[in-house]
Amino acid sequence: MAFRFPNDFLWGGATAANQIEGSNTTDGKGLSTSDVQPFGSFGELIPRHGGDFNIKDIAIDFYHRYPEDIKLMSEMGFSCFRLSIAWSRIFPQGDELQPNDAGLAYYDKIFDELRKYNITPLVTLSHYEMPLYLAEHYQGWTSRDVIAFFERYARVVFQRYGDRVKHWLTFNEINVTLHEPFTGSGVPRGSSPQQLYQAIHHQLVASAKAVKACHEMVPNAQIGNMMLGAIQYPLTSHPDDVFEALERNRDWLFFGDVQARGYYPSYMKRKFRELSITLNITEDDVQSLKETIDFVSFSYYMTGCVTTQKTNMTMMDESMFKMGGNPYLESTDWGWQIDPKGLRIVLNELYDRYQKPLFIVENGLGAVDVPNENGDIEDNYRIQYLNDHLYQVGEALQDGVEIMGYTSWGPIDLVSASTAQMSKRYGFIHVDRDDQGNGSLARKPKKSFYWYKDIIESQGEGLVAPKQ
Ligand code: BGP
Repeated sequence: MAFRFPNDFLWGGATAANQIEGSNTTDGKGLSTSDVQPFGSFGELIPRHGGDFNIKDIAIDFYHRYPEDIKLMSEMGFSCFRLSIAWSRIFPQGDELQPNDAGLAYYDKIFDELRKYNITPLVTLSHYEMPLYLAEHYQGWTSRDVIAFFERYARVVFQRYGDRVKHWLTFNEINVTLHEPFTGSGVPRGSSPQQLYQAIHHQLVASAKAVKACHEMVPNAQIGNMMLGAIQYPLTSHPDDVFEALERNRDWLFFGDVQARGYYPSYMKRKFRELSITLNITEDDVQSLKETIDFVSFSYYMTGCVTTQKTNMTMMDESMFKMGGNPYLESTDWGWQIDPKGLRIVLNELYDRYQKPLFIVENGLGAVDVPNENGDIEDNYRIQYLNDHLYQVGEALQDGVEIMGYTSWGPIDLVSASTAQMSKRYGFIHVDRDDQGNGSLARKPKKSFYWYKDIIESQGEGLVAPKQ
């Protein structure tokens, strides 16, 4: 039976500054942690030398081409566009007292353009990057000083854009700090669990301080967190597997628990004891954490399995998390297990846990697109993937879950975060650029462009039940 999504449901796509903008030293921008990772967030860190090739230096040149891109999004019927502000455009080093005017002026243009088309911006304050200077001189979030720098940055952007931006997110996939500490958090790789959790604590306090600042400065705005929602299933019904899955899921839910409830969950006491972690938590931190988010947002790409049994469980993607393979699921070309029903499970779990509105701010299929003889991209696989996931969003809405919106990842082809490839494409819009940087950067709609347009127009009624 066809189901109509609520009228105020926000439909759109999601991006990150360092994966689309390019121009990473233009108009006074400072280098960010992303700029020294030419091979992606799981690759080597390489200091910048003049002349070195880095695909992100131009990325898809959104810095200059945003009018065309936003127009195309509007043609698809987007009511929402998720983007991030590059912190190092606003504070090139991160610890300055005054912001960089040229950086501020750039995002004015973007938000004005979005307003022209009535597209609601959903803005991430820090998406997998921070000013490189903070990583080099403060070891990123390892330092408590960074809390104040981030709060200053957040206040500056709330003040400047609060009239046009009413939907905010603090840190992208904050739980990934546990697995890749440098990219988003500037924390040295190889840091001990003690150092990692202290840095995470600083980030959680900074997130809460940004929430408070947003509530004070932009009273009619809503601000959420953002987690990588990768749920883990027990591979067998052995109670040890069931408990193992519960614990692995707590690894990421911990972040939401603090951000949505305002205090550390009791299960962390044992974990910290077992890992010999003693956190430095001040009274001011405890008070700050009490300012909780308005909604919970997450990305959703895959699920995994865990087991304590001696089985032949295959591992699916070593680079992301140590996630176990699920014999019932197929994987993408990059080994990410495709699990549409898992999205309905995550939505229900998160809503039961937090009783706050949810926002799916990333989901999509990274695939190699090969044009047909007419040069068109008939990406039926992408349509299938998105249909099946969105269908489960519709099911979750009918389950009673409150969902604010859905922004698919990379509505326009962009640079992959984990591998820095252009060839891992997510877009409804093709961008003519390859992994070596060849190509005209021309934009062209794919078949999925017209499909998504129809789905948005029909408020989800055009979605079809996935084949069993
Ligand atoms: C998420 C990140 C994004 C994004 C996406 C897809 O983890 O928030 O920045 O890139 O994953 O991952 P990838 O680009 O590695 O395919």
